[in-house]
Amino acid sequence: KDDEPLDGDSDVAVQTKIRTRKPPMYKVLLLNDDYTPMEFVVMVLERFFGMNHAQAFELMLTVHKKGLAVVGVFAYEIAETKVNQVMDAARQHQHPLQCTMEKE
Ligand code: NFA
Repeated sequence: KDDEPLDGDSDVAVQTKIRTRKPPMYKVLLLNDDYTPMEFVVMVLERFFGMNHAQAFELMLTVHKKGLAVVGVFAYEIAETKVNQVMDAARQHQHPLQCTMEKE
């Protein structure tokens, strides 16, 4: 035992357990209005949320009937990008479509 310290402490580092946190997720919400054409909403859902036409049409109808719907849940920066893409497209076409995000 020539290498052991006299105090019996062998040099092994013991890491105190570190608690990590999952990043918060954000719901992206699409809001109904009376003026944005249904086809435009369907196009937005296809282009920016990777939905096929049937999925996009169904979700558009949900927003139309219920007033709003969650279109996806993403990490902060992804959600922010989606909201900006939708709002930019709506502005370019002068539609009042609103898209927002909120912490899950
Ligand atoms: N309510 C819109 C219309 O009747 C369609 C719409 C659906 C708008 C979903 C916004 C969101 N033209």
